[in-house]
Amino acid sequence: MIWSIILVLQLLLKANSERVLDITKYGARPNADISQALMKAWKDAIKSTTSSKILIPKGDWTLSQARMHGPNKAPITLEVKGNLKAYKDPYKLPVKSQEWVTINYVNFLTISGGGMLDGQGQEAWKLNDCHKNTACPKLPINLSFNFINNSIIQDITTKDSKFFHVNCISSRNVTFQRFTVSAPGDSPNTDGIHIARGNHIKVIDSIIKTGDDCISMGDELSDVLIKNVHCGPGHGISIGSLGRNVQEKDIKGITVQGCTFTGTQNGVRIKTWPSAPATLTISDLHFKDLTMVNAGNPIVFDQKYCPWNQCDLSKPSLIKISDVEISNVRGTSATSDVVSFICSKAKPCDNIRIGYIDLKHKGKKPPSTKCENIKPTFSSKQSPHVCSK
Ligand SMILES: *[C@@H]1O[C@H](CO)[C@@H](O)[C@H](O)[C@H]1NC(C)=O
Ligand SMILES: *[C@@H]1O[C@H](CO)[C@@H](O)[C@H](O)[C@H]1NC(C)=O
Ligand SMILES: *[C@H]1O[C@H](CO)[C@@H](O)[C@H](O)[C@H]1NC(C)=O
Repeated sequence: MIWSIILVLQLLLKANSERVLDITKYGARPNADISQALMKAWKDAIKSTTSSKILIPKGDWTLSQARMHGPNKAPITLEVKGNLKAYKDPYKLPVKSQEWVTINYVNFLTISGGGMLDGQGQEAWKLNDCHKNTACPKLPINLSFNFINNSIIQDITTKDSKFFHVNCISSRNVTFQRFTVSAPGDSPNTDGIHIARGNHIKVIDSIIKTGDDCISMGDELSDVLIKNVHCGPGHGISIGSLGRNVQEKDIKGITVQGCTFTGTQNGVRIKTWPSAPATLTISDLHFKDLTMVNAGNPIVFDQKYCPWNQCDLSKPSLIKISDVEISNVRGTSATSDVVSFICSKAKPCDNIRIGYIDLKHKGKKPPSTKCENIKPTFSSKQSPHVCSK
Protein backbone atom coordinates (compact mmCIF):
# COMPACT_ATOMS: atom_id res chain seq x y z
CA MET A 1 0.00 0.00 0.00
CA ILE A 2 2.64 2.51 1.13
CA TRP A 3 4.75 1.60 -1.92
CA SER A 4 1.92 2.19 -4.31
CA ILE A 5 1.38 5.63 -2.75
CA ILE A 6 5.05 6.43 -3.19
CA LEU A 7 4.92 5.22 -6.78
CA VAL A 8 1.92 7.44 -7.50
CA LEU A 9 3.67 10.37 -5.84
CA GLN A 10 6.76 9.78 -7.93
CA LEU A 11 4.70 9.67 -11.11
CA LEU A 12 2.96 12.89 -10.10
CA LEU A 13 6.27 14.56 -9.37
CA LYS A 14 7.60 13.46 -12.73
CA ALA A 15 4.49 14.74 -14.53
CA ASN A 16 4.87 18.03 -12.69
CA SER A 17 8.56 18.48 -13.27
CA GLU A 18 9.20 21.43 -15.50
CA ARG A 19 10.89 21.16 -18.84
CA VAL A 20 13.63 23.75 -19.00
CA LEU A 21 13.98 25.51 -22.35
CA ASP A 22 17.26 27.38 -22.20
CA ILE A 23 17.48 29.99 -24.97
CA THR A 24 21.16 29.22 -25.51
CA LYS A 25 20.06 25.74 -26.63
CA TYR A 26 17.93 27.49 -29.25
CA GLY A 27 20.84 29.43 -30.70
CA ALA A 28 20.86 32.57 -28.54
CA ARG A 29 24.30 34.21 -28.40
CA PRO A 30 25.40 37.22 -26.40
CA ASN A 31 25.49 40.50 -28.33
CA ALA A 32 23.28 39.17 -31.10
CA ASP A 33 19.51 39.51 -31.36
CA ILE A 34 17.96 36.66 -29.39
CA SER A 35 14.43 37.15 -30.68
CA GLN A 36 14.43 34.08 -32.93
CA ALA A 37 15.81 31.81 -30.23
CA LEU A 38 13.24 33.12 -27.77
CA MET A 39 10.39 32.60 -30.24
CA LYS A 40 11.49 29.02 -30.90
CA ALA A 41 11.56 28.29 -27.18
CA TRP A 42 8.16 29.95 -26.80
CA LYS A 43 6.68 27.75 -29.56
CA ASP A 44 7.88 24.66 -27.73
CA ALA A 45 6.51 25.99 -24.45
CA ILE A 46 3.00 26.63 -25.76
CA LYS A 47 2.86 23.19 -27.41
CA SER A 48 3.93 21.43 -24.24
CA THR A 49 1.25 19.58 -22.27
CA THR A 50 3.38 19.76 -19.11
CA SER A 51 4.83 22.83 -17.38
CA SER A 52 7.81 24.43 -19.02
CA LYS A 53 10.31 27.07 -18.14
CA ILE A 54 12.00 29.32 -20.68
CA LEU A 55 15.33 30.33 -19.25
CA ILE A 56 17.18 33.50 -20.20
CA PRO A 57 20.44 32.95 -18.33
CA LYS A 58 22.58 35.59 -16.62
CA GLY A 59 24.38 37.94 -19.01
CA ASP A 60 23.55 40.77 -21.41
CA TRP A 61 21.23 39.92 -24.26
CA THR A 62 19.87 42.01 -27.11
CA LEU A 63 16.23 41.58 -27.97
CA SER A 64 14.88 43.41 -31.02
CA GLN A 65 11.26 42.50 -30.32
CA ALA A 66 9.25 39.58 -29.02
CA ARG A 67 5.61 38.83 -29.66
CA MET A 68 4.61 35.80 -27.69
CA HIS A 69 1.08 34.57 -28.18
CA GLY A 70 -0.84 31.68 -26.68
CA PRO A 71 -2.90 29.75 -26.24
CA ASN A 72 -0.73 27.49 -24.13
CA LYS A 73 -1.61 24.02 -22.88
CA ALA A 74 0.26 24.03 -19.56
CA PRO A 75 1.81 26.61 -17.23
CA ILE A 76 4.81 28.53 -18.55
CA THR A 77 7.51 30.26 -16.55
CA LEU A 78 9.65 32.86 -18.26
CA GLU A 79 12.72 33.09 -16.09
CA VAL A 80 14.75 36.17 -16.89
CA LYS A 81 18.04 36.04 -15.05
CA GLY A 82 19.97 38.23 -17.47
CA ASN A 83 19.56 41.75 -18.79
CA LEU A 84 17.49 42.08 -21.92
CA LYS A 85 18.25 45.20 -23.91
CA ALA A 86 16.14 46.78 -26.61
CA TYR A 87 17.76 48.49 -29.59
CA LYS A 88 18.36 52.14 -28.85
CA ASP A 89 16.78 53.32 -32.08
CA PRO A 90 12.99 53.25 -31.67
CA TYR A 91 12.53 52.94 -35.45
CA LYS A 92 14.52 49.73 -35.59
CA LEU A 93 11.67 47.61 -34.23
CA PRO A 94 11.00 44.89 -36.80
CA VAL A 95 7.24 45.44 -36.51
CA LYS A 96 6.70 49.15 -36.11
CA SER A 97 4.12 50.66 -33.77
CA GLN A 98 4.19 47.51 -31.68
CA GLU A 99 5.47 46.85 -28.24
CA TRP A 100 8.93 45.65 -27.50
CA VAL A 101 7.74 42.57 -25.63
CA THR A 102 4.14 41.48 -26.06
CA ILE A 103 2.56 38.48 -24.39
CA ASN A 104 -1.04 37.78 -25.37
CA TYR A 105 -3.63 35.06 -24.74
CA VAL A 106 -1.89 32.98 -22.12
CA ASN A 107 -3.04 31.32 -18.97
CA PHE A 108 -0.84 30.44 -15.96
CA LEU A 109 2.25 32.39 -16.91
CA THR A 110 4.92 33.33 -14.39
CA ILE A 111 7.63 35.83 -15.21
CA SER A 112 10.43 35.94 -12.68
CA GLY A 113 14.15 35.58 -12.32
CA GLY A 114 15.53 38.82 -10.96
CA GLY A 115 16.62 40.11 -14.36
CA MET A 116 16.17 43.40 -16.12
CA LEU A 117 14.28 44.56 -19.18
CA ASP A 118 16.09 47.63 -20.41
CA GLY A 119 14.10 49.66 -22.93
CA GLN A 120 17.03 52.00 -23.65
CA GLY A 121 14.60 54.89 -24.03
CA GLN A 122 16.94 57.87 -23.80
CA GLU A 123 17.00 58.46 -27.56
CA ALA A 124 13.29 57.86 -28.04
CA TRP A 125 12.27 60.32 -25.30
CA LYS A 126 13.85 63.14 -27.32
CA LEU A 127 11.36 62.38 -30.10
CA ASN A 128 8.37 62.59 -27.78
CA ASP A 129 6.50 65.85 -28.27
CA CYS A 130 3.00 64.47 -27.70
CA HIS A 131 2.22 67.29 -25.27
CA LYS A 132 2.17 69.72 -28.21
CA ASN A 133 1.89 67.53 -31.31
CA THR A 134 -1.13 65.24 -31.72
CA ALA A 135 0.65 63.48 -34.60
CA CYS A 136 3.64 62.72 -32.42
CA PRO A 137 5.65 59.58 -33.21
CA LYS A 138 4.18 56.52 -31.50
CA LEU A 139 6.91 55.05 -29.38
CA PRO A 140 6.90 51.45 -28.33
CA ILE A 141 5.68 50.33 -24.90
CA ASN A 142 8.05 48.24 -23.00
CA LEU A 143 5.93 45.28 -22.00
CA SER A 144 2.42 44.51 -22.96
CA PHE A 145 0.32 41.78 -21.37
CA ASN A 146 -3.10 41.41 -22.90
CA PHE A 147 -5.72 38.70 -22.42
CA ILE A 148 -3.60 37.07 -19.74
CA ASN A 149 -5.17 34.98 -16.98
CA ASN A 150 -3.90 33.61 -13.68
CA SER A 151 -0.42 35.02 -14.06
CA ILE A 152 2.33 36.41 -11.85
CA ILE A 153 5.05 38.85 -12.77
CA GLN A 154 7.59 39.09 -10.01
CA ASP A 155 11.18 40.04 -9.21
CA ILE A 156 11.72 41.80 -12.52
CA THR A 157 12.96 45.31 -13.24
CA THR A 158 11.90 47.31 -16.25
CA LYS A 159 14.07 50.29 -16.99
CA ASP A 160 13.94 53.28 -19.34
CA SER A 161 11.05 52.18 -21.51
CA LYS A 162 10.51 54.26 -24.61
CA PHE A 163 6.89 54.89 -23.61
CA PHE A 164 4.51 53.25 -21.10
CA HIS A 165 6.53 50.61 -19.26
CA VAL A 166 3.83 48.02 -18.82
CA ASN A 167 0.40 47.69 -20.31
CA CYS A 168 -1.93 45.13 -18.80
CA ILE A 169 -5.19 45.08 -20.75
CA SER A 170 -8.13 42.66 -20.71
CA SER A 171 -6.52 40.37 -18.17
CA ARG A 172 -7.82 38.45 -15.17
CA ASN A 173 -6.11 37.44 -11.95
CA VAL A 174 -2.71 38.97 -12.65
CA THR A 175 -0.29 39.87 -9.86
CA PHE A 176 2.73 42.11 -10.14
CA GLN A 177 4.89 41.70 -7.10
CA ARG A 178 8.35 42.87 -6.16
CA PHE A 179 8.26 44.56 -9.54
CA THR A 180 10.54 47.53 -10.16
CA VAL A 181 10.05 50.24 -12.73
CA SER A 182 12.85 52.70 -13.14
CA ALA A 183 13.07 55.74 -15.43
CA PRO A 184 14.09 59.35 -14.82
CA GLY A 185 11.50 61.78 -13.50
CA ASP A 186 11.71 63.86 -16.69
CA SER A 187 11.13 61.03 -19.20
CA PRO A 188 7.86 61.70 -21.09
CA ASN A 189 4.80 59.37 -20.99
CA THR A 190 6.71 56.59 -19.29
CA ASP A 191 3.75 55.41 -17.19
CA GLY A 192 4.80 52.63 -14.85
CA ILE A 193 1.90 50.21 -15.15
CA HIS A 194 -1.24 50.91 -17.11
CA ILE A 195 -4.16 48.62 -16.33
CA ALA A 196 -7.53 48.57 -18.08
CA ARG A 197 -10.40 46.27 -18.98
CA GLY A 198 -9.54 43.63 -16.46
CA ASN A 199 -10.33 42.23 -13.09
CA HIS A 200 -8.62 40.81 -10.07
CA ILE A 201 -5.33 42.63 -10.72
CA LYS A 202 -2.78 43.23 -7.98
CA VAL A 203 0.34 45.34 -7.77
CA ILE A 204 2.07 44.68 -4.48
CA ASP A 205 5.43 45.26 -2.79
CA SER A 206 6.76 47.20 -5.77
CA ILE A 207 8.84 50.27 -6.55
CA ILE A 208 7.92 52.56 -9.41
CA LYS A 209 10.14 55.53 -10.37
CA THR A 210 9.11 57.18 -13.59
CA GLY A 211 8.31 60.36 -15.54
CA ASP A 212 4.54 59.90 -15.72
CA ASP A 213 1.86 58.04 -13.78
CA CYS A 214 3.16 55.45 -11.36
CA ILE A 215 0.10 53.31 -12.00
CA SER A 216 -2.72 54.43 -14.25
CA MET A 217 -6.07 52.73 -14.54
CA GLY A 218 -8.43 52.84 -17.49
CA ASP A 219 -12.05 51.80 -17.82
CA GLU A 220 -13.88 48.49 -17.38
CA LEU A 221 -11.82 47.49 -14.43
CA SER A 222 -12.78 45.77 -11.20
CA ASP A 223 -11.18 44.30 -8.13
CA VAL A 224 -7.76 45.97 -8.20
CA LEU A 225 -5.43 45.97 -5.20
CA ILE A 226 -2.41 48.27 -5.14
CA LYS A 227 -0.61 47.61 -1.91
CA ASN A 228 2.75 48.58 -0.50
CA VAL A 229 3.90 50.34 -3.65
CA HIS A 230 6.52 53.08 -3.46
CA CYS A 231 5.92 55.74 -6.09
CA GLY A 232 8.25 58.57 -6.99
CA PRO A 233 9.36 60.38 -8.93
CA GLY A 234 6.31 60.43 -11.20
CA HIS A 235 2.74 61.64 -11.30
CA GLY A 236 1.24 59.32 -8.70
CA ILE A 237 -1.53 56.73 -8.94
CA SER A 238 -4.43 57.66 -11.16
CA ILE A 239 -7.80 56.51 -12.36
CA GLY A 240 -8.39 58.06 -15.78
CA SER A 241 -8.36 60.21 -17.63
CA LEU A 242 -11.87 59.10 -18.56
CA GLY A 243 -14.85 60.42 -20.46
CA ARG A 244 -13.79 60.92 -24.02
CA ASN A 245 -14.93 57.55 -25.33
CA VAL A 246 -18.68 57.03 -25.04
CA GLN A 247 -18.17 53.26 -24.77
CA GLU A 248 -16.18 53.42 -21.55
CA LYS A 249 -17.49 51.04 -18.90
CA ASP A 250 -17.62 51.18 -15.08
CA ILE A 251 -14.71 50.96 -12.70
CA LYS A 252 -15.45 49.25 -9.41
CA GLY A 253 -13.47 48.03 -6.44
CA ILE A 254 -10.09 49.75 -6.44
CA THR A 255 -7.99 49.67 -3.26
CA VAL A 256 -4.81 51.69 -2.87
CA GLN A 257 -3.34 50.80 0.50
CA GLY A 258 -0.06 51.20 2.32
CA CYS A 259 1.56 53.14 -0.50
CA THR A 260 4.20 55.87 -0.23
CA PHE A 261 4.45 58.81 -2.61
CA THR A 262 7.83 60.53 -2.57
CA GLY A 263 8.17 63.78 -4.49
CA THR A 264 5.39 62.83 -6.89
CA GLN A 265 3.36 65.46 -8.72
CA ASN A 266 0.16 63.93 -7.24
CA GLY A 267 -0.80 61.25 -4.76
CA VAL A 268 -4.03 59.47 -5.71
CA ARG A 269 -5.95 61.15 -8.49
CA ILE A 270 -9.16 60.64 -10.46
CA LYS A 271 -9.31 62.52 -13.77
CA THR A 272 -12.43 62.93 -15.91
CA TRP A 273 -12.87 65.24 -18.89
CA PRO A 274 -15.51 67.96 -18.98
CA SER A 275 -17.76 68.21 -22.08
CA ALA A 276 -17.18 64.54 -22.77
CA PRO A 277 -19.75 61.87 -23.65
CA ALA A 278 -19.02 58.87 -21.36
CA THR A 279 -21.42 58.21 -18.46
CA LEU A 280 -19.71 55.45 -16.49
CA THR A 281 -19.57 55.14 -12.71
CA ILE A 282 -16.37 54.91 -10.67
CA SER A 283 -17.24 53.32 -7.34
CA ASP A 284 -16.16 51.27 -4.34
CA LEU A 285 -12.78 52.93 -3.94
CA HIS A 286 -10.56 52.65 -0.88
CA PHE A 287 -7.57 54.91 -0.39
CA LYS A 288 -6.03 54.12 2.94
CA ASP A 289 -2.83 54.12 4.97
CA LEU A 290 -1.04 56.38 2.51
CA THR A 291 2.15 58.28 3.26
CA MET A 292 3.04 61.46 1.41
CA VAL A 293 6.64 62.64 1.41
CA ASN A 294 6.61 66.09 -0.13
CA ALA A 295 4.07 64.92 -2.73
CA GLY A 296 2.01 67.50 -4.62
CA ASN A 297 -1.82 67.28 -4.48
CA PRO A 298 -2.01 64.23 -2.20
CA ILE A 299 -5.71 63.55 -2.94
CA VAL A 300 -7.34 64.88 -6.10
CA PHE A 301 -10.66 64.22 -7.78
CA ASP A 302 -10.48 66.35 -10.90
CA GLN A 303 -13.67 66.22 -12.92
CA LYS A 304 -12.56 69.27 -14.86
CA TYR A 305 -9.41 67.61 -16.08
CA CYS A 306 -8.11 69.73 -18.88
CA PRO A 307 -4.35 69.61 -19.38
CA TRP A 308 -2.80 72.37 -21.45
CA ASN A 309 -6.31 73.96 -21.64
CA GLN A 310 -7.06 71.84 -24.68
CA CYS A 311 -10.71 71.29 -23.83
CA ASP A 312 -14.11 72.85 -23.38
CA LEU A 313 -15.10 73.49 -19.77
CA SER A 314 -18.65 74.60 -20.60
CA LYS A 315 -20.32 71.24 -19.83
CA PRO A 316 -19.69 69.12 -16.76
CA SER A 317 -18.29 65.61 -16.81
CA LEU A 318 -21.04 62.94 -16.87
CA ILE A 319 -19.03 60.44 -14.84
CA LYS A 320 -20.20 59.61 -11.35
CA ILE A 321 -17.79 58.96 -8.48
CA SER A 322 -19.39 57.17 -5.52
CA ASP A 323 -18.74 55.00 -2.46
CA VAL A 324 -15.23 56.12 -1.60
CA GLU A 325 -13.36 55.55 1.65
CA ILE A 326 -10.33 57.73 2.36
CA SER A 327 -8.57 57.10 5.64
CA ASN A 328 -5.24 57.44 7.36
CA VAL A 329 -3.52 59.70 4.86
CA ARG A 330 -0.57 61.49 6.40
CA GLY A 331 2.69 63.23 5.65
CA THR A 332 3.81 66.31 3.80
CA SER A 333 2.40 67.99 0.73
CA ALA A 334 4.42 70.01 -1.77
CA THR A 335 1.31 72.06 -2.67
CA SER A 336 -1.01 74.02 -0.40
CA ASP A 337 -4.03 72.19 -1.84
CA VAL A 338 -3.74 68.96 0.03
CA VAL A 339 -7.19 67.57 -0.69
CA SER A 340 -9.10 68.64 -3.78
CA PHE A 341 -12.54 67.31 -4.69
CA ILE A 342 -13.66 68.95 -7.91
CA CYS A 343 -16.73 66.84 -8.55
CA SER A 344 -19.12 67.14 -11.46
CA LYS A 345 -22.07 69.50 -11.22
CA ALA A 346 -24.10 67.02 -13.28
CA LYS A 347 -23.12 63.98 -11.16
CA PRO A 348 -22.03 65.09 -7.68
CA CYS A 349 -19.71 62.78 -5.75
CA ASP A 350 -21.73 60.51 -3.52
CA ASN A 351 -21.06 58.62 -0.28
CA ILE A 352 -17.51 59.85 0.27
CA ARG A 353 -16.36 58.76 3.73
CA ILE A 354 -13.31 60.43 5.20
CA GLY A 355 -11.31 59.16 8.16
CA TYR A 356 -8.05 60.37 9.61
CA ILE A 357 -6.08 62.86 7.55
CA ASP A 358 -2.95 64.68 8.67
CA LEU A 359 -1.24 66.53 5.85
CA LYS A 360 1.24 69.30 6.41
CA HIS A 361 2.51 71.86 3.96
CA LYS A 362 5.67 73.89 4.40
CA GLY A 363 5.21 77.24 2.77
CA LYS A 364 3.58 80.62 3.07
CA LYS A 365 0.05 79.37 2.44
CA PRO A 366 -1.44 77.07 5.05
CA PRO A 367 -2.67 73.69 3.81
CA SER A 368 -6.18 73.91 2.38
CA THR A 369 -8.88 71.79 0.75
CA LYS A 370 -11.13 72.38 -2.25
CA CYS A 371 -14.61 70.95 -2.44
CA GLU A 372 -17.14 71.27 -5.28
CA ASN A 373 -20.32 69.22 -5.58
CA ILE A 374 -19.45 66.91 -2.70
CA LYS A 375 -20.75 66.41 0.84
CA PRO A 376 -18.43 63.96 2.54
CA THR A 377 -19.09 62.23 5.85
CA PHE A 378 -16.37 62.15 8.49
CA SER A 379 -15.37 59.47 10.94
CA SER A 380 -12.17 60.84 12.45
CA LYS A 381 -10.21 64.06 12.71
CA GLN A 382 -8.64 65.80 9.78
CA SER A 383 -5.85 68.31 9.65
CA PRO A 384 -6.55 70.52 7.80
CA HIS A 385 -10.35 70.37 8.08
CA VAL A 386 -11.76 69.02 4.85
CA CYS A 387 -14.51 70.97 3.06
CA SER A 388 -15.08 73.37 5.93
CA LYS A 389 -15.40 76.76 4.33
C1 LIG B 1 -9.19 34.12 -19.73
O1 LIG B 1 -10.43 34.06 -19.03
C2 LIG B 1 -11.53 34.46 -19.80
C3 LIG B 1 -12.74 34.46 -18.91
O2 LIG B 1 -12.85 33.28 -18.21
C4 LIG B 1 -11.69 33.56 -21.00
O3 LIG B 1 -12.77 34.00 -21.80
C5 LIG B 1 -10.41 33.57 -21.81
O4 LIG B 1 -10.50 32.67 -22.88
C6 LIG B 1 -9.22 33.22 -20.93
N1 LIG B 1 -8.01 33.36 -21.70
C7 LIG B 1 -7.04 32.46 -21.72
C8 LIG B 1 -5.88 32.79 -22.56
O5 LIG B 1 -7.11 31.42 -21.10
C1 LIG C 1 -4.89 33.26 -9.75
O1 LIG C 1 -3.65 32.98 -10.33
C2 LIG C 1 -2.75 32.32 -9.48
C3 LIG C 1 -1.40 32.25 -10.17
O2 LIG C 1 -1.46 31.47 -11.30
C4 LIG C 1 -3.30 30.96 -9.12
O3 LIG C 1 -2.43 30.30 -8.23
C5 LIG C 1 -4.67 31.13 -8.47
O4 LIG C 1 -5.26 29.87 -8.25
C6 LIG C 1 -5.57 31.96 -9.37
N1 LIG C 1 -6.80 32.28 -8.67
C7 LIG C 1 -7.99 31.98 -9.14
C8 LIG C 1 -9.14 32.43 -8.31
O5 LIG C 1 -8.14 31.40 -10.20
C1 LIG D 1 5.55 49.82 -24.51
O1 LIG D 1 4.44 50.68 -24.29
C2 LIG D 1 3.66 51.07 -25.44
C3 LIG D 1 2.60 52.00 -24.98
O2 LIG D 1 1.44 51.31 -24.69
C4 LIG D 1 3.03 49.87 -26.05
O3 LIG D 1 2.27 50.23 -27.17
C5 LIG D 1 4.08 48.94 -26.41
O4 LIG D 1 3.45 47.88 -26.84
C6 LIG D 1 4.94 48.63 -25.19
N1 LIG D 1 6.03 47.86 -25.50
C7 LIG D 1 6.21 46.85 -24.76
C8 LIG D 1 7.42 46.14 -25.11
O5 LIG D 1 5.46 46.56 -23.91
